[in-house]
Amino acid sequence: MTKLLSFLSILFLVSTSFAVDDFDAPFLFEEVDASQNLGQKSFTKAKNFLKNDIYPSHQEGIYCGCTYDKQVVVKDYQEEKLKALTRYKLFHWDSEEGFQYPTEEEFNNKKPTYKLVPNPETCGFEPKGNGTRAKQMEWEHVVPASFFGHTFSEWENGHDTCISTPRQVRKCKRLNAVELRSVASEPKCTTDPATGVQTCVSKDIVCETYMSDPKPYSGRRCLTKVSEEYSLMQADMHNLYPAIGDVNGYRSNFPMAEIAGEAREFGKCDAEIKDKKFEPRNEVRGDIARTHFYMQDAYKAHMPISDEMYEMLKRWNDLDPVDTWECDRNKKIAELQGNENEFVSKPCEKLLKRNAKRKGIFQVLFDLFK
Ligand SMILES: [Ca+2]
Ligand SMILES: [Ca+2]
Repeated sequence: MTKLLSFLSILFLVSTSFAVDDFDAPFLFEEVDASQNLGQKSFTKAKNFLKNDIYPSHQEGIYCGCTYDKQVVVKDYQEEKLKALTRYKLFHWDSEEGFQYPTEEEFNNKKPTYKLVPNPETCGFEPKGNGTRAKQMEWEHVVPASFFGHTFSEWENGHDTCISTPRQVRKCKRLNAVELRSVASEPKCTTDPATGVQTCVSKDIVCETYMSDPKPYSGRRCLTKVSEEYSLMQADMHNLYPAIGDVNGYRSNFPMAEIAGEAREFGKCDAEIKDKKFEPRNEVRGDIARTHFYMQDAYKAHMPISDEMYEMLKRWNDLDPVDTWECDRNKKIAELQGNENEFVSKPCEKLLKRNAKRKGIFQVLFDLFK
């Protein structure tokens, strides 16, 4: 009887492990119950979490696969002090009176700031643009903010409360020798009765002072102010990845797509752009697909993914299954944001079980032959 029971239990274990092994079967989307980001409304804080808590163990950009370093921004005390003084004097008619600046010790004790610097040689990246964005990593919304932003009426139309409050503006500049209008050391002022702009001149400095008009604004700035749902979407870390600024800039808000041919615009980096579409490298297509599925499930009303795109993303999901980093990333984000991307969690459970089973088999073999 005991023998029969143990035989049955072995049979049960074997059949369970076959079920676990069914890893490559198409993923069942109906099983998924993805909750949304409820823990992190601030986009700035989200970026800091990613930079300081989530990515340090895997500093690699999504689109090119180049590694990057987190470097302390080094600033020279004398240089910074001189910059501050130059600005102060411009706004105070060349006077240094009242100028205050931290001591060198205070300056050096300030909390350091960090920048993320890509290592282009690690993936053969070459910049397309000539700006500074090729030298920095940025936090990229894989599902673009404008894609879901457009579904909120405030994106186009603004809101009653999205009006800048009038404030006093003071702009100063130094005149060159040709522009020089006055040599008086005391500022001489005139006010334009039509615009209300007061202009004061002394030696080579001219300052304009006026009240700004209340101006309505829309887009990201307005939505961040009035919509909690938009703020949560914008700060959702599951949708944020590090990318070289140059590639991020050219990707703009173009949708993900498959592009015929293998044109290369960023050196060896396998990211293509054509007809306002963007094609990422194979290794991250699944990551990108699962991010889209998550965003659509979590924020249904604001994710107008077309059927055609959805079909492509399903192919990408199968083509590039989860790996251990994608699983780790998901867990780490959940710790800080409060929810997992279930489109990653479910296949990760299977991956972990499969890995554990493989380990188990090796252990059995190891025990047999030792
Ligand atoms: Ca292609
Ligand atoms: Ca991948």
